[in-house]
Amino acid sequence: MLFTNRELLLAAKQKVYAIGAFNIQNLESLLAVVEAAVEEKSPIIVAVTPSAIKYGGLNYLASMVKVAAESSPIPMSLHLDHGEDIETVSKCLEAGFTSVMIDGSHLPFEENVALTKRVVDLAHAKGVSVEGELGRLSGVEEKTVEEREAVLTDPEEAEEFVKQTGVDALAVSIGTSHGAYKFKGEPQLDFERLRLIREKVDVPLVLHGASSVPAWIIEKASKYGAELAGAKGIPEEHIKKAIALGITKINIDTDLRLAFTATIREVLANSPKEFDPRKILGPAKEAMKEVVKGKMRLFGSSGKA
Ligand code: TD4
Ligand code: CA
Ligand code: ZN
Repeated sequence: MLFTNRELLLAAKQKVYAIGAFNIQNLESLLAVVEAAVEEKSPIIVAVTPSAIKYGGLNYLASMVKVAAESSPIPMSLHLDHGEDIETVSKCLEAGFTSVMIDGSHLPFEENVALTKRVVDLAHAKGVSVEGELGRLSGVEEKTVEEREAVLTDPEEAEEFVKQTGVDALAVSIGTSHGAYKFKGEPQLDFERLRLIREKVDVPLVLHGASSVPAWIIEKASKYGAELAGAKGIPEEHIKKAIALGITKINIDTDLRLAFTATIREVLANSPKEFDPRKILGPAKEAMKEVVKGKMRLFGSSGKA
């Protein structure tokens, strides 16, 4: 069944675990996250970005997720990740999404509030929950104190943002970034800032850019020809700490992409005679599924469905 993120995340907040928001863009990635959720008995947030919609088609993707929700015994939501404008949000609401993110984090505070508030009004009228974002996701290494303050989420602004917009969840910036190259040196997150935000903000908090870029996947991909020198993610211990400090939704995409494509490379290299897509994408889906199951155990969502 499809639930809103609000319903899923309030349960997680109460029991101090986090729910993974896993990005999908095709049948294989959807099967990977749903099968993992069923096997782990975990709730899941199925996340779709505007560029995934461009790739897979809004109605194809939404219909597949609805079929998955109807036929799987786990709580699930269909979530727009990094929605950029009212038009995209409206189309997703029409297509039956149960949660939308509006990312106005690149805008000045007042404009971010205004855009987010409009989305809240539209979505709440349909009983759909909304995630807003305050602070920009960008590495903070080699930045001055002033530069850090400019990109990381300010706790007092966060309080004001939630009050003025009525969002159901807030994505914060504490030093993570999207993709496979998050840090040049030691991974660093601003946990003290997260603690201060938690004190000021009562809605569930969201961590984007949370992939760990596991060494074993990088090694496997590299063994079969990938060029990924310098790839680095968020250590699992940091993720656990972030959950203890109040993060209840964790976005994962990069680790899934890495697991999937590393396995495609492996199969193609080891089976040069193979040309049945199912024999190539099937093992890739299985590898992605194992990564998702690992996240569910790490986040504490296993057994919570
Ligand atoms: O929100 N996300 C996923 C972002 C997906 C990238 O967008 P496109 O579909 O447009 O390429 C995350 O926060 C994922 O973080 P991660 O650490 O996995 O990169
Ligand atoms: Ca953003
Ligand atoms: Zn993100």
